[in-house]
Amino acid sequence: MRVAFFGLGIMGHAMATNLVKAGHEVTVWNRTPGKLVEGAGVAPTPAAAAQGAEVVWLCVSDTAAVEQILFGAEGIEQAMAEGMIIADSSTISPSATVKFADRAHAKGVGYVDAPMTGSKIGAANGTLIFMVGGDAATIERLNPLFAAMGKKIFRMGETGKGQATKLAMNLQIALIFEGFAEALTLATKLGVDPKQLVSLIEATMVRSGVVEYKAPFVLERDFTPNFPLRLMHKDIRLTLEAAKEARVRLPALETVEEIYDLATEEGHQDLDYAATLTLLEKWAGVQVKGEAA
Ligand code: NA7
Repeated sequence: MRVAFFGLGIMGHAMATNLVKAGHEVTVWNRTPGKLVEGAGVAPTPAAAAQGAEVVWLCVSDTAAVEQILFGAEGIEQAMAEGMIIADSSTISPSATVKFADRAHAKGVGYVDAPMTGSKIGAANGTLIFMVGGDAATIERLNPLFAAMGKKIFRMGETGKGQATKLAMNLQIALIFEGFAEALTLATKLGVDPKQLVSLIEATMVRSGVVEYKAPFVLERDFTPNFPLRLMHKDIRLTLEAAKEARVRLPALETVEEIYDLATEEGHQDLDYAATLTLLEKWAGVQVKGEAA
């Protein structure tokens, strides 16, 4: 398929690379010039990249970035043509997604929100899991592209429901990790070996995919970003906004947001979100370490 891909960050670069590998004709655009994908063409503006594309796929930071690329100066809107499909893998506001989709539909363009999970490794291996919102027939047309980048897709409902699901998923990741980080901090302060604690967690019902994935990095004190803290912080804010719109209270997430605010004030925004642990450590006056760290 002829695909225009927007956003060559940690996730987008790997996703566009997998589209090329699967034989699709890909043109890329990135805000900061110079990021390239081997085997893909590169365009100077979003409109130029989208010209003649069957599908345009976005994977950028936030709601404002998606709006800018779609509807800003030299945006995709100028190249929208009947039958084109927009797929958005960025994590953004569900209500803004519905508005963007309405504007696209008015031009005969399909719109699918397709945020994903699987982190940097899943993007590189083509094993992402997509949670998708949109019309079933439109989603079906995207199947060859989903297959190139991921291992499974879940259709969660109409447009916007993919984003709503993603927020509900990341809410859990943020809270599960916070629970793990608080447990490690307390146990360490009370004299328990954190490596032993992790072994116990893995042998009991307390285990979780989040802990399984993060524990080795934490025990090695490797906070290089798989999922940058600034993006989890953004997702927490999006989740609290969506909750406010829907008149839902999320007291635990509100508390965790404060930890992300403080971690950002400390300058940790470009580290992995696991670096929120370092605040708990500072307050407790301990450092969580595996033997190797
Ligand atoms: P990264 O690695 O931070 O990459 C973000 C990308 O978004 C990168 O290509 C940025 O371009 C681009 N970006 C950011 N702001 C803008 C604006 N205003 N206009 C155009 N492009 C922009 O994020 P990930 O790849 O880890 O994640 C991407 C999304 O998936 C995000 O929503 C996550 O929550 C899930 P740059 O190179 O900085 O010019």
